[in-house]
Amino acid sequence: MWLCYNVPYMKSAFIELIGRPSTGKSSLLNRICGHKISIISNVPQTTRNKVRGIYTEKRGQLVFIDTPGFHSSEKKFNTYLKDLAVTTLNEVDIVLYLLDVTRAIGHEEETLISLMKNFKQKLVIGLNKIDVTPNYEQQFQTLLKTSFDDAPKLSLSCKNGQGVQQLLSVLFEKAPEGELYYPDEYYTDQTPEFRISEIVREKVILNTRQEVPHAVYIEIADMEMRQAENTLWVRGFICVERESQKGIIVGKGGDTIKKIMMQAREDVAVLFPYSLELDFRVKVRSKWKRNDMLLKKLIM
Ligand SMILES: Nc1nc2c(ncn2[C@@H]2O[C@H](COP(=O)(O)OP(=O)(O)OP(=O)(O)O)[C@@H](O)[C@H]2O)c(=O)[nH]1
Ligand SMILES: [Mg+2]
Repeated sequence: MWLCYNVPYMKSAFIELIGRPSTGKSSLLNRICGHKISIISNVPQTTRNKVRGIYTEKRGQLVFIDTPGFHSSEKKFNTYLKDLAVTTLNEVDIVLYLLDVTRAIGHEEETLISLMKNFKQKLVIGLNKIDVTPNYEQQFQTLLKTSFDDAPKLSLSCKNGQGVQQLLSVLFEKAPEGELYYPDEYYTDQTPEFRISEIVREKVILNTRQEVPHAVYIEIADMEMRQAENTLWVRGFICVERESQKGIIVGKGGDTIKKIMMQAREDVAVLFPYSLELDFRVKVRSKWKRNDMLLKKLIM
C-alpha cells in the first residue's frame, strides 16, 4: 500500500550514517525505524555492510544507510569496510556524521572530520551518548563550530531517545522534495538470508570475546520452506579463522553453540510469520580475510 497523505509536497532522501566504530550508528537506525534492522554490540566494527532502514511518515520518507565504523587501518579487511563507508558518501542526499561524546577526539576522529569537510553542504552532525556524558560541550562544540560552523548539530541519546525527534525535523528540512522510494510498509530492503545470517553473527559476538567476533563470518548453505509445517529450515556455517576459535564457539559439550542458536531463533522468530529451524555448524576457513572474492561478496 502506498501512502496518500494530504500534504502539499513530500520529501524523500537517502542518508548515510557515518562515524567511528561503536558510536551508535546502528542503534540510531533501529531506534528511528522502530525495528531491529542492523545488529548491535559493543565490539567495534559490528556492522560490515550497507544496511538500509526506511522511515516513512506524513512528511515523506528517509532511507538511512548504516555503514561500517570508520577505522584507520591498512589491513585488507578494514580497507574494504572503510571504502564502503567512504564511497557511499557521494551517493546520498544527506550525510549524518555521528560522534560518541564519551570518547576523546583522537587521530581517527580528526581524519573523519577532515573527510567530512568535503561534504559540508549536506552534513548533519549527531553527538551521541549524552545520557552518559551530558557535559560534553566544551570538548566537542568548540571543535565542531570551527570545522563546521553551518552544519546542524544535534545532541542525542539512542539509549533513551533524547534528541531523535529534533534530528528527524532537521533531516526532513534538509531533504529534497520527492516521491517515496519504497512502499510505506517497508522498513528495510534486506533479504531474509542476510537478516538471518546477521542475527546469527550478532549472537556469536555477544557470546564470545577477544578476537573471536572479528574472526567470524556466516555462510548460509540452504534455505527451505516446508509449507506443510509452515517452517523455514535454514542450514549454514559459522566460519572462523582457527581451530581454537571453533572450540570457543562450540563450547563445553556444545553449550555455547546451543545458546547462540537459541538466542538467534528467538530474534529471528520475531521477524517472520512462520516457524524457524536453524541448523548451523562451525567450520574453519583460515585466511578468509585475505580472500578478495569472498570479501567482495561479504562486504557490500
Ligand atoms: N549509553 C549509550 N550507549 C549507546 C548509545 N547508542 C549506542 N550505544 C551502545 O554503543 C555500542 C555500539 O553501538 P552500535 O549501534 O553497535 O554502534 P555502531 O556505530 O553501529 O558500531 P559499528 O557497527 O561497530 O561501527 C552498543 O553497546 C550500544 O548499546 C547511547 O545513546 N547511549
Ligand atoms: Mg553498526
